[in-house]
Amino acid sequence: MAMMVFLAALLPVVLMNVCSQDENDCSDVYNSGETVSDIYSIYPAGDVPVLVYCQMISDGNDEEIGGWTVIQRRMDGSVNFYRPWNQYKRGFGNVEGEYWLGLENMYQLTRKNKYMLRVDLEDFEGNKVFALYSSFSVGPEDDGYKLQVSGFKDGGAGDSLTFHNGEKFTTLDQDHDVYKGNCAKDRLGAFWYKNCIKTNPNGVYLWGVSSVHYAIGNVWLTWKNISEGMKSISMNIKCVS
Ligand SMILES: [Ca+2]
Repeated sequence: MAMMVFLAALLPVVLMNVCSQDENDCSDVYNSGETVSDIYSIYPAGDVPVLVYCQMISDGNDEEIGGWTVIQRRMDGSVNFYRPWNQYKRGFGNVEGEYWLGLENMYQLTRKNKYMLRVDLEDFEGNKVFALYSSFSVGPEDDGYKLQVSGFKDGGAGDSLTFHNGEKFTTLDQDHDVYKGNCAKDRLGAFWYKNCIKTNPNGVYLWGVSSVHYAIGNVWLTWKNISEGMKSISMNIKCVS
């Protein structure tokens, strides 16, 4: 009897602490009472602050509600995403618009807690779809920042990312893909390429359909064909409690 009382008292504390680690990510910012989507400082490695856009969702189902950390975002073609390894490692761009949070930050965030991933897509006709993954993590640099993604749930986009599961990251100057050439150079981006793509979120911003350029755009092949770039694409992660 005494043990049961003890467990009952302990359980809520344990559950509450699964994700929360002192402003580590946008979930913690949200849980601290900041429920407006905006730019906030987070601490992926616990010490150095990193500015990030937090997508805050206050209504909907339990899966959606909370603070989503935007790790990648394209929306207007204002930032060049064809960059070398050290920039993909550290992050680049404009946190108010298009940016890449950085592979090291993604690794630091996802090594401690379990994360889900939501990829939001919009075409130039204003159609919006998404793809949800119940598990997302990025490995350490000495293993090529390997992608782990699973648990697909369709929001109309189809699954273009599970194809890339288990792949290391490739940039124009560091080829870790299984293709004989360098996919980053062929697809003018940087990603967890295989041989090479079902999606290319960091490819060229095409402004819609290009009949000239083949397979270099920010494409998502289970929704649109290989010559049609997205108007917007963002990758958002949230701690799973
Ligand atoms: Ca290769």
